[in-house]
Amino acid sequence: MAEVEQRGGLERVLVLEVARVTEAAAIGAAKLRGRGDEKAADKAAVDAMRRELAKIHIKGRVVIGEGEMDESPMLYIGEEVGLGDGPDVDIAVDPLEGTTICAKAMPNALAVLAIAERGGLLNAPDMYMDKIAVGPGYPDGVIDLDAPPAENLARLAKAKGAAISDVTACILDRPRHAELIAAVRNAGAGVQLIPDGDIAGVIWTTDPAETGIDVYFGIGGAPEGVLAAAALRCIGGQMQGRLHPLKKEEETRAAAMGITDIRRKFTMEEMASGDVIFSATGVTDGSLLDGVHFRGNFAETETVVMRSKTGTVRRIKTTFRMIGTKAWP
Ligand code: VTB
Repeated sequence: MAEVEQRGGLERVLVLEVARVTEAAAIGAAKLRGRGDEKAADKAAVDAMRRELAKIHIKGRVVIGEGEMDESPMLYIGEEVGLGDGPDVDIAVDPLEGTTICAKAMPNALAVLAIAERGGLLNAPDMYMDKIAVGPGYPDGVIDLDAPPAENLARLAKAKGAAISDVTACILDRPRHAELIAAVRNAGAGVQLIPDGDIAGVIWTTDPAETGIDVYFGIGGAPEGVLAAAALRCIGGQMQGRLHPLKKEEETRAAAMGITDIRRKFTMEEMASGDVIFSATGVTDGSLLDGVHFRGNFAETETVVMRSKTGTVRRIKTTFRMIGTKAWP
């Protein structure tokens, strides 16, 4: 820890290292695109991610992973990863964000990872989180999880210098969001519904001119919330999240992980603090990233990797040789 702080954050070389990790996970999952087998695709991503993490000079601890130790043999919460000879870091992984979309070969499946100085990532249990997010360039507090959608939209439109009818919200297409979707439409804004993949949904808010999305609303996975917050910390923007337990047992689990006030509203900085590196590689083609393209023995990937300390956002196109051989399983 002290070593990391002295150098003022994470070592920059880790940017490339984490990009390698999501590249490998994306290639693993991409081989199983469209097979209708979510578990197999997820496992391929997890295996590849773990294999690559094991090669990095870090003393890593998984804080957001594939589940509790008894639920998941790999990349479980608390698992130590890396060579063990580098800085103490916390890691959040979603080896295959959008298992269903990958299994159906639909757009926007990603392999995602964030790495932070020890203690920098909220240890969020695997349950729902209510989220709201906007991209950079708006005054602080322009959105608030506790305000009605119409109020958030009005404030956002004003800050954007536009009418509410020029604002589009991204929301997961779920029955639980029926009221929210109606409220957004009644306020005059548009809604882009997504089948899965709300990390991308949050990231889209950072470039409305390109994506057409200004704000993300709704209830999705808490682990995905922390990963999205890590991404926004790097690009800029505002986000808030609050756990949304469905059962008493989930509250107990949250408390055991250190979240004793279940009603607490977390800011982006409280979900991802200090120096953070975020990497995502496309699995299927999407509007954020191209998916993996196989050409003979070659595979091409596209990755976005960014770091909060510098705000640098890199897009990396990589060509891998000898895919499907011993050199590259
Ligand atoms: C979202 C989305 C994920 O889970 O968090 C969603 O980002 C929420 O859960 O890709 P429900 O599916 O239960 O609504 C995923 O869709 C992954 O399952």
